[in-house]
Amino acid sequence: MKSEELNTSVFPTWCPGCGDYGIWAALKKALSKLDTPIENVVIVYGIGCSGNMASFVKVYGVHGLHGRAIPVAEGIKLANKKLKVIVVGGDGDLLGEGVAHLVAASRSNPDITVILHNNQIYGLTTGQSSPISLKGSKSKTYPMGTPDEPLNPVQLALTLGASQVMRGFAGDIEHLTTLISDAINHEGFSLVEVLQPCVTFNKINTYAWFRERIKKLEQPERSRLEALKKGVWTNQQIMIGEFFRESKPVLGYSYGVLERKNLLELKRKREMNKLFESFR
Ligand SMILES: Cc1ncc(C[n+]2csc(CCOP(=O)(O)OP(=O)(O)O)c2C)c(N)n1
Ligand code: SF4
Repeated sequence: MKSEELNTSVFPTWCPGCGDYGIWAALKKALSKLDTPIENVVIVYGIGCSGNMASFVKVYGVHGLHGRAIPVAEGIKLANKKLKVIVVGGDGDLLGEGVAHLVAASRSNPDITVILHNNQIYGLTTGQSSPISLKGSKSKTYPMGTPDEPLNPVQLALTLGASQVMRGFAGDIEHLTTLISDAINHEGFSLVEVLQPCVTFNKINTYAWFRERIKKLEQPERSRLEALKKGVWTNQQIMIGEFFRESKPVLGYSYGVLERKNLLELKRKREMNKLFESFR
């Protein structure tokens, strides 16, 4: 399938030059290369400009609540294991309101892929600091400068045991396509943080700013500790690529749910009326 066939009749409303276009293109290219039939792909979207992608990709989609895309995706995967399940969310969504779910998923290894659009700002609500905004950067919420240390999603996921951790750049579609398709094919939890300029509200972390600092990893590191060291942001260097990958038990398989059958196929054995009676 050609990636253009994944377009809908709605053309994106993102600002011209927004990094979301690059991620959209890379995701469609990755999907078009999949061995899995496209009707077996479900994308769960968060809120924000990134979440608006729900209208622009012709696969099954769920537009979730703020921060709640990951548990919805996990539920879909547990109910029907033949589906490839992907989450698309912003840094505000996945690291603010939704951070507990990112933490839990990194630890429990559901077989889903999370694509985290990192523009270091709340785009759709016009430029408030996100948990990942650089310390000292000025925003509508912090006109005197953001006081908090920024979260680093790659390091967070690595520390918590995530089985595959990657970082890409919206300005390098070819490289990002490879990362996303590897992540979708990985059995277990994959985090793909994508450096995504917000050309309208983030005047610091621009394409040029990233291009001056980005360096590519040749290959994944052998140990989490080495990967953690590579994941750090310095003012001189930000590494992109696959930081770490390991094979480990997947959520659902470890307690036999996915091994037996799809939950969808399991017959309802419970008598609901009896259950309700027991609470009377
Ligand atoms: C419970 C709740 N609180 C607040 C909002 C308002 N809201 C809509 S978009 C958004 C910020 C999104 O920022 P981010 O996730 O970084 O995505 P971006 O727009 O930058 O892609 C917020 C707070 C909401 N939709 N739901
Ligand atoms: S506000 Fe920022 S993130 Fe949203 S569409 Fe415009 S450039 Fe993209």
